[in-house]
Amino acid sequence: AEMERTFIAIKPDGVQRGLVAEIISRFERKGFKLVAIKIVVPSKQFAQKHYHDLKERPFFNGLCDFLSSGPVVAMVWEGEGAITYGRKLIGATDPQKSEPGTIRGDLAVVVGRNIIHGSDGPETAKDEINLWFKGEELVSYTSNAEKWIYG
Ligand code: DAT
Ligand code: MG
Repeated sequence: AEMERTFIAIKPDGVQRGLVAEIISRFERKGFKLVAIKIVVPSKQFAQKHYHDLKERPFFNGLCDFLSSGPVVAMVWEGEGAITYGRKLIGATDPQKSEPGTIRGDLAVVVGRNIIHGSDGPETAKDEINLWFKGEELVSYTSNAEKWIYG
């Protein structure tokens, strides 16, 4: 797997439910590296940009209202295979179908309140990181644990 960066966001339900540390720790313990993080209340227009691929879907308006309804913790995580494996840590879109052990499987119940977003591929990861972060907000550093994680 290639070293890559993925955009991960804890949605307003995850923040309000006090799940920020729980979610961060799952990515951290896996061995991924946190390279950007901030808390923001996105505007509705910003939410529409983030979810532009879904604009024809019946739930689009409610989804954008929800994402802009409160603070979101926006992050970039880096590691080998971080995009695909990040999606595995998150679990299926509908928490009714997410496996136990995944973030949505363990911590959410319905699709409209599934607490977390993760990029679904290299192109969307790039676009989402650029939408949510300025270049200087991404921090490059060597983690002391890297040699123990990757050998
Ligand atoms: P994911 O967040 O797993 O990438 P997605 O990109 O298909 O899923 O959809 C984005 C979000 O939209 C999803 O996290 C929750 C909401 N959503 C998806 N399908 C839905 C549905 N059938 N009804 C209501 N909300 C839905
Ligand atoms: Mg998606």
